[in-house]
Amino acid sequence: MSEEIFVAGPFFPRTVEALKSRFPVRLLDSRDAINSLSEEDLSKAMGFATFGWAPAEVIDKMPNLKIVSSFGVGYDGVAAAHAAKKGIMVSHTPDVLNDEVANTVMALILSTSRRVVAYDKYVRAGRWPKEGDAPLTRGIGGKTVGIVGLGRIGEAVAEKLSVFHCDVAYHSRNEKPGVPYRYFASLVDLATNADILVVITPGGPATNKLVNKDVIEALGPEGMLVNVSRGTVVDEEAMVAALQDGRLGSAGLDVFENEPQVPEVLFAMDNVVLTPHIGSATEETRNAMNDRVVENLISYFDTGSPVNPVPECAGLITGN
Ligand code: NAP
Ligand code: 8YV
Repeated sequence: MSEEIFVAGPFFPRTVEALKSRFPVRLLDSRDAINSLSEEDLSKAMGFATFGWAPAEVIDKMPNLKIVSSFGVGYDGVAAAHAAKKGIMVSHTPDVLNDEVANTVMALILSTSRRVVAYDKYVRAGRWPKEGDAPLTRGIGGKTVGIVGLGRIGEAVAEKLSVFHCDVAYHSRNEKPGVPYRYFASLVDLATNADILVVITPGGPATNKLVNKDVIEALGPEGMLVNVSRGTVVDEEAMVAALQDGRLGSAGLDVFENEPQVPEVLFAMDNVVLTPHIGSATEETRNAMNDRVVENLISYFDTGSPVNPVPECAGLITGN
């Protein structure tokens, strides 16, 4: 039986070529394609390269699977604990995107606070000569930014914020040693003290609606909510209602609960900036992420450990 890497997702051609130069590869043109493969074909899968998608039932279809190499740092769409229990390694692509995602956060904060998108529309609609200068906005210097999840990306955001003379505070389940930022064990307390709340935790059940109505109320009518984590981390219904009633001041949103569907009521709001999950979406960063998917597979088959195993699979590193 020849063992293959099954490849599902819009990987760059260079990624597919790199994989083909090392492994026999089977390209799946859609997620559904896996359902039409025979048991014999499925038994050939030793590796699965995927764009953040490997639920338990898909993992279970491949009886000889050894590793899921997932694109993206967030792997809430991969049943990692299930894979680990079966002795299957899962890898992801952290770090190479920290700077880019932090830049996206800064773009959302600045464009939301300075109404860049609304004022671009104002100019294009020919309103400036007719209606005069646009109303003043609010700056971010000296403001307190609360980061929810001071992990790899959260720390990159904090560093950039210091250049903009912001005070940084944060919330996570554990206080992080050695960082110069104020820790809040309570998310509501962080939101009460923050002018801007940046959400950058993983998705999944542990963070579902972590940013709830109470947190949003605590942020308040002058507060800004920026979400680049996963849509599930914010109670979207509560956020939309608070924006409608003026109980939340503004929002910069890259991720949504049912993306690519976005609540249409947000489309008309000038105090909201919406982007289509582009946190890491530059050619340079996506190249690095694509390359890491391949590096993880090669490293796993050469050494027994991918470059970036997910924590759930740390116990599976064999070091062969
Ligand atoms: P990371 O290094 O693992 O950091 C995650 C942070 O979240 C940690 O500080 C962690 O601290 C905290 N956290 C986890 N669960 C929490 C909970 N239940 N309550 C409070 N805090 C919690 O991850 P990362 O590399 O920075 O990436 C973070 C996430 O960003 C990814 O998982 C992904 O979902 C998202 N992301 C989005 C984009 C985009 O395009 N929009 C791009 C990249 C990443 P504790 O463990 O101490 O709680
Ligand atoms: C990916 C992301 O582009 O890394 C992540 O967790 O959300 C993005 O960087 C996305 O996962 C692509 O599907």
